[in-house]
Amino acid sequence: MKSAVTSPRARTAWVSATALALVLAGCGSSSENETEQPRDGNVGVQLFQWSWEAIAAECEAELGPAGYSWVLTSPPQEHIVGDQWWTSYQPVSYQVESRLGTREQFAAMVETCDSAGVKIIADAVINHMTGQDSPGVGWAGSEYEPYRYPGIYEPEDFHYCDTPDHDIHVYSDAYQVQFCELVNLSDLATESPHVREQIGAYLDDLLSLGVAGFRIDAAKHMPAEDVAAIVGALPEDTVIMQEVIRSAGEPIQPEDYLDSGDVFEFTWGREIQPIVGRSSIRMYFKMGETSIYAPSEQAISFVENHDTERNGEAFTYHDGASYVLANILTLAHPYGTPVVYSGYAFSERDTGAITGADGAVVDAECELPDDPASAAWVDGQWVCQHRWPAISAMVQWRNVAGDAPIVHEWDDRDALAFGRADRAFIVVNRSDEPLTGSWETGLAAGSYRDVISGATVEISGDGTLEATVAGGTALAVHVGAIAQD
Ligand code: ARE
Ligand code: CA
Repeated sequence: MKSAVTSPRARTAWVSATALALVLAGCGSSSENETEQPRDGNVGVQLFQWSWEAIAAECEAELGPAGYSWVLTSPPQEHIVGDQWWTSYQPVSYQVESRLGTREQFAAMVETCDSAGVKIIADAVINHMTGQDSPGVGWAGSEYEPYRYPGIYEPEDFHYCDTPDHDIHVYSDAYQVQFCELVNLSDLATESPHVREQIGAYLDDLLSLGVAGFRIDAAKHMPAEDVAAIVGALPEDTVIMQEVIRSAGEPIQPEDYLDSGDVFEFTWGREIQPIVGRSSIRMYFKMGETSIYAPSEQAISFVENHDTERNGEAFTYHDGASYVLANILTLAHPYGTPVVYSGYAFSERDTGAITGADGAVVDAECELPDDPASAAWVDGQWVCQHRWPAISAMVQWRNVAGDAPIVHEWDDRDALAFGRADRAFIVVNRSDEPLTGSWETGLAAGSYRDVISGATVEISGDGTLEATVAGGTALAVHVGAIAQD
């Protein structure tokens, strides 16, 4: 196995210097060069339970132009039948047929998104099959029974661990975590050559449809060497993002998986919350540096995902200005490869997206209220966080900032500010009161657009910005949004 440092598989370094040069060169060619954004940043969006047709349309209409680089889809394989969203996480076969769309629609989505400059990362559920205790028929018509998936897996292809119900009971026991059943889900014997072959064939099939890579669901529940063997058989440039939830005191940690690729860093969402809230705001500048963070170049950073949106652990669309600030701060920080979450409104944890008469998920549509952060969302409505003006503006800000280091760090009790070399500058005000100040930015003099409020702000000859930032918001400027006079 190659080391994490030399393996391209282990990196998500998608920021292209050429792309950035193009933006910068765009300055001065028009009265305002906002349309000239880098085509190739590293920000992704998790379009939770979006259908393939809806994702394709979104890539063209919104994601490409807004500067998103990749989409994380929900699992594309055949699943059990049922209304809950989590039916997606109970595979019945590896046919690319689900209530999110057909194989043809999936292939068409990848092509459309690729043309829009947006890569597709598919959620790969490979640790287990269903958690069903009686026989059934999957979404695409495949018959199954407990521990038997005809033509794919037979009973000898599963683990039967030594807890009475075969379930995981304690996460402090590495054997249970990897060889017992996660919430009753039939646990594949991922050490077996046959199982590895079946999983490999499925992943190869998705690659043949053009995906750039995979989220490896429940990677923690497979021994690191099994994951390494499975992804090691894939082409070297396959992007791998592993779900290994970091929890203190557990024997299995994200670091064990870095040889196979990147990891979702759960520490990020946990630490961004108190920074927006009540703890010392200057801790922001230390984020990503302690031992409970995977190295930046192998970490996916996020405010929330579909699990933490439901378990009370993260800020969600219910949290208004704090939620927006958490997203702004995540996108502004150089750490990691950020993924914005975008889902639908719900009151019950299990409720799935709205389906039509045929049981398929109805295509998502974004109808954004004037102030999405304070809107009253109706259950089932698509929240479309990736389109919220402040979030989408910060995607462009990050793309322009690229890999430029933090400069001109400043903080006060409830506010902070910093630049990213001479490319971008931001002031964040978490208090309810407006903040008036003067900051050294490192930016060239000129009229810039505050991409959060839309107002024009001036940076003087010595690079100073004097401004008032409203309570609970931010002021953000970058060299891709210069008003020429
Ligand atoms: C559903 C029902 C269950 C039922 C099962 C089988 O809820 O009651 O037994 O079906 O019929 C999702 C849903 C589950 C759902 C499952 C299958 O969340 O509710 O079960 O799909 O349909 C752990 C894992 C981590 C996992 C989280 C949820 O380590 O991998 O639990 N996350 C992924 C996905 C989930 C998905 C699955 C895995 C399964 O993102 O959406 O489940 O494919 C500590 C530990 C963590 C642990 C966490 C919660 O923090 O450190 O490792 O996460 O506790 O237990
Ligand atoms: Ca397992």
